[in-house]
Amino acid sequence: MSQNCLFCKIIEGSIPSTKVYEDDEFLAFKDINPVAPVHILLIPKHHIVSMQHVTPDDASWLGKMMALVPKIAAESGCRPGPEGGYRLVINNGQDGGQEIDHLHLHIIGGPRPWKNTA
Ligand code: DGP
Repeated sequence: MSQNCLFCKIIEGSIPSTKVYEDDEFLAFKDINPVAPVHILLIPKHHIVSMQHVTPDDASWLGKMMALVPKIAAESGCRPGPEGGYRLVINNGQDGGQEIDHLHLHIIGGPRPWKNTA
């Protein structure tokens, strides 16, 4: 838990969110400003700022997080098959357009048209 981190407050429940998945290590919730019909944020529950802070020691939980994506995407309304699918985006640092300093994976999908932003 990082004191001034918005996503840590969402994890602890002091800021509300619409949760779509939760386990001991990860939380997924709806983005407050969706850019597509499906826009989910998947985050680790421990505070880590961005991919810039990841080391080889993080491979295990990071792999687990990525492996949750298909289930969360499907259950959130991303369509299966080649005509369906979704985008995965991780913004890192100011040059990467990151606004919230707690590593998060955007899962963006649903029927187009929608713009490739996030
Ligand atoms: P990024 O630019 O990659 O740091 O994306 C941050 C995302 O977080 C952005 O798409 C909007 C979302 N967001 C910001 N504040 C809140 C909030 O209070 N609740 C939720 N659910 N999402 C938020």
